[in-house]
Amino acid sequence: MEKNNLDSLDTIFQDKVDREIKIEPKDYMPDAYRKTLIRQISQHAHSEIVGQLPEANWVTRAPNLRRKAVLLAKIQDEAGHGLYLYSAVETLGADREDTIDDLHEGRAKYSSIFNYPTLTWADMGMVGWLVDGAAIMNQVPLCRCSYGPYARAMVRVCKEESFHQRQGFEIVTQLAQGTPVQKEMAQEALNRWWWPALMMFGPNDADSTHTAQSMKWKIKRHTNDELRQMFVDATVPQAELIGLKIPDNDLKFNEETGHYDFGEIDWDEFWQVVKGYGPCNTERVSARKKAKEDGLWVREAANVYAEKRARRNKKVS
Ligand code: FAQ
Repeated sequence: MEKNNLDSLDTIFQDKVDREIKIEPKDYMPDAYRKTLIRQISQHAHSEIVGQLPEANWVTRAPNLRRKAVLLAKIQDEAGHGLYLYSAVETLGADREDTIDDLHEGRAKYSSIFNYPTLTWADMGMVGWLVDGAAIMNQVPLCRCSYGPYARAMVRVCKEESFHQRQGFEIVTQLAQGTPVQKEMAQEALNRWWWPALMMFGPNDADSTHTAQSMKWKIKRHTNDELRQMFVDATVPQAELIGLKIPDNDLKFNEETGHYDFGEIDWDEFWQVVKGYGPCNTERVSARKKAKEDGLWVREAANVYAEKRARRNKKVS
């Protein structure tokens, strides 16, 4: 396409975005916008799918039937979120299998948080309270993302994530109000999960490659640091309410700003985990590769059956 035509299409596109008109799959969009969405949405999908693994570790060890049923339902919800998101990626012309290969070959990222182990039952509480809590903080604004299919998928995802957050907070509250050993278990889990939860929001704004452009395109509605601050402000009073201590000696309410000041994140740890050297990176990717290999016969059988049905239907008509 000629450059002048492209420039005017880009202007019309940005004008639509500025006027809060959703961009739909068949609408014109700049290549870089499409690429950014494919990157973010596929990585988001991978996070939902890989994110099932740390909780799956506790399904057979949940302390009672109710907890087990709730945990199973939550993990199934995460699978559903992954599937909506892979479908949203397909509306952009990407091939779902290619994006999954990117994950398995280490070309695509997924949230750093899922590379930490879940060592005790209290970790199930922390995943719900903190990890789903952080996910909601990030995803509620994505319901207003400029790309229609992503925004619509997020509405349902957020409803389910808020149930997840509450079930996690319920687990943590019960432990915190239980025996001294249970309270200690909750505190120890909070000590391990707090900082990785803050890392979920991504690098500081000054080091974020994509934020400025994604804000202009209204894919992102808040910067990484804004969302992180909102999460800290919302979560600290919850910890106080149940008598747990956030493991940050620099944490202090700032009367002037009306927000909590907090300590420096260990960015070396963050980048190590993102680059594949976290405690569970190898285990997580191996589990996903194995699942794909184990499911091959099901996919083959389903394809053969679909072909057989199509042939039969053709004969009948
Ligand atoms: N981990 O320039 P930015 C969930 C990468 S869902 C790993 O700031 P951007 C549900 C980033 O990709 C959780 N990598 O990037 C659940 C980029 O590298 P690239 C997932 C990270 O995209 C709960 C580079 O660093 N949620 O938890 C991380 O503007 C419980 C520079 O970063 C979403 O994916 C990280 N934490 O902002 C499931 C939400 N942070 O791609 C089971 C949608 C940054 O150029 C159990 N995504 N990087 O190679 C987003 O909102 C954004 O993509 C951000 C990053 C905010 C994650």
